[in-house]
Amino acid sequence: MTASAALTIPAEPYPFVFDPAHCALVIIDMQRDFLEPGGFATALGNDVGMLRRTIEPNRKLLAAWRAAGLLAIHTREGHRPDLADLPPAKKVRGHGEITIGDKGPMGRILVRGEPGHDIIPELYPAAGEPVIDKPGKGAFFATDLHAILQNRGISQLVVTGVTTEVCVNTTVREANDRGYDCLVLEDCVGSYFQAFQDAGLAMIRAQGGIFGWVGTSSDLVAALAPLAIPTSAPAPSVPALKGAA
Ligand code: TIU
Repeated sequence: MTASAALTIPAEPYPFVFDPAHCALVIIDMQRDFLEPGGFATALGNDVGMLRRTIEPNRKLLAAWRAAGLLAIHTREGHRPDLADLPPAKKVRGHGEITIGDKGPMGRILVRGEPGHDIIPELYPAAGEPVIDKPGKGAFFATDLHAILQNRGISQLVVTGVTTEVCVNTTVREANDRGYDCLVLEDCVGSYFQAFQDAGLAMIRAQGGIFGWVGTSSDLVAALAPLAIPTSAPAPSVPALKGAA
């Protein structure tokens, strides 16, 4: 099978058909600030444990996606160290004791270059994979994501990451309005609230897939298996040369 053959993945509200050569995996905000204690999530009063179930399925999916030679893109929510791009309304929202830009256990919260802002080690970007630093919830707002996707001829997205109802939903809605098909993988997206996880996915697939499709990573990983590029070619069998030293 070549990378240009269409694949069909079971999904709701109906199967997702995509051409891997024109499809990118977009992993949203799998950052330490959202998935490890002491970051932005904790400052907002959330239990990071709710999100950690997404790490292993994302890791397996990313490995299969890379093995197939397809485009993976990572996003990070965060702000300039001088906070010049941080809207005052976002800074004070929630009335937390520590807010964006303040010092926490993993460095300044949601500030670019700080340990907590970076992507968790399990899903760390590989060389050559674009990383989109975004100041907002949506990955298209004030970023070059759309240009990168257009330049690569991408028209369909597989979207994973956190959180389902905030940055994943916002990104899927932005993508939908820009003409992209989005498949969201329910085991690879997470919320601090089960009700928002359920509602966030329901809103995507409702009304005939008003914003996109919802599927599971195991179906996608299985469909990608035939595309895997062998990492080392089998050693050619060279007949022994008579008289060679
Ligand atoms: N990445 C993302 O979803 N940012 C958030 O602030 N999410 C919350 O659920 N708070």
